[in-house]
Parts: sequence; structure tokens; C-alpha cells
Amino acid sequence: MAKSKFEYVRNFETDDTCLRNCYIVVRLDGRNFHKFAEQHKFTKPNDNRALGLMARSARSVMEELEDIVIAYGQSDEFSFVFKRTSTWFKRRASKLMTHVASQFSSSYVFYWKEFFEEQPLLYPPGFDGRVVLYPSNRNLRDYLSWRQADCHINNLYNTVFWTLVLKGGLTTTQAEDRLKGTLAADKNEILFSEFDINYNNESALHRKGTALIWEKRDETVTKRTKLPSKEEKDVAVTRSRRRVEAYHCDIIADQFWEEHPDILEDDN
Ligand code: DGT
Ligand code: MG
Ligand code: MG
Ligand code: MG
Ligand code: MG
Repeated sequence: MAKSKFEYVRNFETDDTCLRNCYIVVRLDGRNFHKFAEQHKFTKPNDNRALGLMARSARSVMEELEDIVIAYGQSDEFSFVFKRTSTWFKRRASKLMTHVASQFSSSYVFYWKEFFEEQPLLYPPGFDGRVVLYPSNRNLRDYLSWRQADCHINNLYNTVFWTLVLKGGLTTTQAEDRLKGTLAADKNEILFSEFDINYNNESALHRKGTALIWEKRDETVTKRTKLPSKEEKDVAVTRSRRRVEAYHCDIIADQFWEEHPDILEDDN
């Protein structure tokens, strides 16, 4: 086919192919969700509708796009890990990142009503995206550990902060002052001795965030089949189906990875 004289402009496109053998991580984060949460009356410190909608949208990303082996989310962010051997979209960073961001954003709006019911969506939310490459299983696990540690630190702080305000009658400024310079142990102690709250018994969804992985399940369905004699009969058919499962557990220690050895491919 003849090329137009304009064809040369293609050469201005830059190569953003992700390095081979690396896990490709796309992390999304809600744009200005401080304001979004306020305007949509998110409960403090955690809104289960908002967290449920984030996880629902992430599941849609995993189901609609190729090669995502695990996703981890907390607050207004979600990270998606593409398998290291993925060749989807020739590993082009911009393609992967924009597909994740747009599928996630449209799902967030699409499923809004399922979670927020009568609370209307007041304006179209946006999410930023970035791509990071991790060359080893250790690096990838440390990345996910970093996000889960962030979830823990923020949730512990927010839990004590809002307990001091809502149950302790402090103003937000007083609560802030009270928490200045405190360590994790001090925060646990405030919750325990002053409010009879054992932080470890707080919701796992809030403490650990959400990890989504693929799991194989045997599903048995009965099918009506015609026998050679033309007679019809119900036959049980068992199929192995892949589906996305959610976990609110520790993903920092080895246990989770030992129990789900299919998520990571071997280094080397
Ligand atoms: P950004 O990401 O730079 O555009 O700005 P923000 O405002 O999204 O900041 P970020 O991502 O660092 O912090 C997340 C904000 O979202 C934070 O202000 C609290 C809010 N948020 C997230 N989840 C919840 C929730 O479950 N309840 C409430 N009340 N707020 C939440
Ligand atoms: Mg931010
Ligand atoms: Mg944000
Ligand atoms: Mg955030
Ligand atoms: Mg096209």
C-alpha cells in the first residue's frame, strides 16, 4: 500500500517497551480523593462502600485485561502486577498503563450504584497511573510489602485519630497533637487502655488491604444430554474454572506466597 507523505510522523513515537523478564507493575491512585471522599461523604477512617468499589473495579481490570497475576489495593490506590513473561501489547508501558487506568475508571463509574446506592456520583473521578519494573521476585515482593506496610501505618494512625475524635471527644487539632511523635506501640496502647480496642481485632480489610489473585475452582454443572437411544439424561460435568478471589491477609511474610505458589514465576 502506498504511504502518504505524512507517514514519517510515526517515527516521532518513542519506544517505551518494558524490559524483558521484569514484572510490570501498574499503580493507580485516585486523583484528589481527599476532596472526592469528602464530597461523597465517605465514612472515616474507612468507607467499606468505597473500598468495595475499588476492589470491584480492580476485579474488572483483571478479568478484562491479559496476564495480571496479582493486584493489591488500599485507600484510593491499586497496583496491578503483569506476569514477567507477558507479551501483551508488546510490553508497551503506555498501552498497559492506559488500558488499566481506563478500564478501572470506567468500572468505578459503572459499578458506583452497586456500592453507593442512593448517594449520587457528583462528578467524574480520575486516576493517575505509573509503571514500575521489578526484575526479581524479592523486589516485587518488597514492592507489595511496601504498599501493605503503608496501609498498616496509615490505618493505625487513622484508627486512633478518629477514635480520639469520635469517641474521645477531642478536636481534630487536639488529636493531631496527641499523636505527634507516637510510635506504633503507643498508638496500640491508646486504643487498648483508653478505648478497650485491640487493634488486631479491627477489620482485616482495613488493616491489610485487598489482594486479588486467580484461583482454580472445580465447578460441577448438570447438563441434559441426548443418549444414542435418543433418550435424554442429566449428566454431571466438572470443569476447572479460573476466578478472581479476594484476600485480606498478610502478604509480607512467606506464608501467603507458599500457599499460592502459582503467582510468581521462578527467578532465573
Ligand atoms: P492525589 O493522589 O495526589 O491526587 O491526592 P489525594 O487527595 O488522592 O491523596 P492521597 O492519594 O495521598 O490520599 C488518599 C485520600 O483519599 C486521603 O485524603 C483519604 C481519602 N480516602 C481514601 N479512602 C478513604 C476512605 O475509606 N474514607 C475516607 N474518609 N477517606 C478516604
Ligand atoms: Mg498522592
Ligand atoms: Mg490519591
Ligand atoms: Mg492514595
Ligand atoms: Mg485502535
